[in-house]
Amino acid sequence: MTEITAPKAPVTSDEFTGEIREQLKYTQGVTPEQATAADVYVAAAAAVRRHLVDAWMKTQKDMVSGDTKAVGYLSAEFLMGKQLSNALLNAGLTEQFEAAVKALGFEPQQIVDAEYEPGLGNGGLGRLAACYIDSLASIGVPAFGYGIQYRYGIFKQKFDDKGRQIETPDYWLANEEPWGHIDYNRDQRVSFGGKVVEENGRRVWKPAWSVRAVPVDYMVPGYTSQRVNTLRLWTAKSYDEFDLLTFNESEYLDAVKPQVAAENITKILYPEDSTPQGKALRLEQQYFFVAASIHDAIRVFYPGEANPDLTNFADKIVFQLNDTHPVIGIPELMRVLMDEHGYDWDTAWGITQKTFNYTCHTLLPEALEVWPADLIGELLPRHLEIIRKINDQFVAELESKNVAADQIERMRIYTDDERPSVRMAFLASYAGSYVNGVAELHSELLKDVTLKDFSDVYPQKFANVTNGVTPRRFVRLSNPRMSALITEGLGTDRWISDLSLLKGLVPLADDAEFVRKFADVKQANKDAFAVFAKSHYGIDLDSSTMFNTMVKRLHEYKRQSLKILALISTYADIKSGKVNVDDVLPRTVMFGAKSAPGYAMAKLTIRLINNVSRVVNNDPDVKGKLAVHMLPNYNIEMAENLIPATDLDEQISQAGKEASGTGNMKFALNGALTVGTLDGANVEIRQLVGAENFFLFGMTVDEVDKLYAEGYDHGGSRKYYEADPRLKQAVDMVADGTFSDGDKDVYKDLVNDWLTHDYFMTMADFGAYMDIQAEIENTYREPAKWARMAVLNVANSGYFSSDRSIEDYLERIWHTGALA
Ligand code: NBX
Repeated sequence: MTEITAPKAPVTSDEFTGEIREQLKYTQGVTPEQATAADVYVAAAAAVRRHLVDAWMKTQKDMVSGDTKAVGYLSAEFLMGKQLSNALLNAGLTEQFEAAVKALGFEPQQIVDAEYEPGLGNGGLGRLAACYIDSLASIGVPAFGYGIQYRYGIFKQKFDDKGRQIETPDYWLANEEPWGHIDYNRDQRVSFGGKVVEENGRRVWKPAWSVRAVPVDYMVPGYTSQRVNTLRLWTAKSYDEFDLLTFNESEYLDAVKPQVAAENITKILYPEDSTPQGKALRLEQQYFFVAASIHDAIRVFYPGEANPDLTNFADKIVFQLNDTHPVIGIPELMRVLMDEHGYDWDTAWGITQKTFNYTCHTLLPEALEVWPADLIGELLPRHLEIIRKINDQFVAELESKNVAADQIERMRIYTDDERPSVRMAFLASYAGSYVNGVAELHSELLKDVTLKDFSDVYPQKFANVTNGVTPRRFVRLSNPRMSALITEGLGTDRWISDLSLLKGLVPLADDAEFVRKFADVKQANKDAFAVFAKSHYGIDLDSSTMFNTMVKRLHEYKRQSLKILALISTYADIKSGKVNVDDVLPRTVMFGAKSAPGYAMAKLTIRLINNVSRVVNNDPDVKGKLAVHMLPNYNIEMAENLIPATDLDEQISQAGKEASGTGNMKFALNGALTVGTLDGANVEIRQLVGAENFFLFGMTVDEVDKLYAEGYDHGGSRKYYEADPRLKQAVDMVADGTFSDGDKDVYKDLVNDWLTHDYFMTMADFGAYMDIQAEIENTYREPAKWARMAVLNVANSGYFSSDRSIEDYLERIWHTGALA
């Protein structure tokens, strides 16, 4: 007997059909006959929300009245993905929904497809935030996700006829959005600019302008927990609804200017994900959402109190800073405590230190935010004063600890040079209780390199929490076939909320029947993806070939160019007859990657991939052997469809550059094998699934460092090019115009970089990468062996549940737990 623990049906299918009909009639104003799929989607969303409201209210009440500390996850990005299926799953209404929409004459998929995917994040960092709030609710921890409701999410990616990336705006709110509840009555005033004056011996900020922050609340239902948390995304509105004076002078456009300016703050998500642009608007966004959130937390936890005793604030809520984007919240809490509530500096500092913790998501020094002090001073003059005072206190503290002068100089939060600036990662590291990295290797490197000075002085602050992904969305919902097989194999579906139970599949890896069923599931997923690809991208995929995937943001350090050079080399070998066509393992290689719009090298790489795809796919000599596709607009929906259909996943970043990766976890959990370097969470994946079930290649962090020390990035790469004829041929083909209709100029910046600089050592790792690919092909030719390895990947990847990550945060950093 299979034990099913999924939420019990709150209503029958007939009842749920009735509820949807009612929504259609009273909210949409259409008859069931008139209703389109979009109408039914909105009605179903409204109906499922009603089933969550009681648990939502109870969770809020228990959170405020109970003595369990809440978690405030402060993040500039929440990359949520579509909501309907997830809400239905967690409300226990999936079957009723399917019956109901069929009764209304639709297929469930049509209704799910009617939802527009919100893209309020760039990539891993934003998706991690979404996984974490899912896990917090599922474990039953009272929590708020606090962020921004951008009006334009991450751009939609298209390609022009030359294969170049074209960005188009993502106006995701063009149609009715049934999940967010805008709450005008719980708004907050957020002010900017002006000056600080001395009044009765106190520093008083006289801001120049204010914006109205209005919360839009999204329910975050837990899976089987009976808890529903809140994702509160702030939207900016103007207070100056209309400037009558200007209007009377018949300058209508001038009259609405302040309104437009205010609303600009939350208009757009910045699409840069590694080289932050020091733009004033971005700082405005950051301050806007953290200031509103901090005031909101005080309002929530001290309801109706005019003079709350905030000395116990850190017992009510702990704020997790998702990277440096919300770090301006540190001086803001200081300001609120001192200037608005009258606490002295030391008391305010004590509270602030206990309240904040900081998660770092990078190792690239250029990705750590540094703000020009004059910009902060202009927008937030009082905060700059506070930051400078924090810096003075910090420097004094370091001196009292006898830290060497040059080390103190390196550690300054406020740099005292000709263009003073504020280092947000340093501010967070000093002011918060804990600093954590996102995978074991990353946390070690933070301590040894990126934040070494801080870890030397404050070793007790440093912690690791390895990232995780939610098994609800990325296994149960995205891979229903495999989920059913797992439930059958384990005899229970409890794995959905306790992913460590996947371990129980280990013995089944030696059960030929189970392994065969597992392989069948993979094949069915591949067939399904071929249908998806046809309808979404208009391409024909051969699902009898190996599906080899590389999906992630486009970055030099992630090394999409290593993959594309290897492909070119294989292509050349087939063309030249160096390898026998019959010996080539048929493969379909799929890339998905957005580039930051201003990142020239990344954009050129996209162009190259598209053109390799064009040339290879149109060459009859390799037909049936090699196909390459650059799928446009990689997003959550594509991930949910493509990951379960993948045989081989590429995680080939240069060792020491990818903080963790979370795609790698999703692939392993869906029975793809990984080809990867010893980087980020790959290290832990390989440890857990077993070295024999992971295709490792490439240099280690130490080897990379050694090569740098030998001057690799100043001409060292050419040696590899000269020494390896396969590499030479591949690079030469890019250079000689094979993929640009003979135009040798198109890719010259790429080629030039490879041969003279190659900072991420694509050339140096090429040989090892080609060798491992040969081994991969041999393994793939033994389907039973491959499938067994895939089963063992799934069975041993339960650790990568975001539920486990959240348990680690609770224990190591937040020191709190679930509501009773
Ligand atoms: O965060 C990513 C890392 O690169 C991954 O290794 C890691 O797995 C993931 C979650 O911890 N970082 C990331 O996605 N950063 C951004 O998206 C980003 C966005 C805006 C920005 C800087 C970085 N200004």
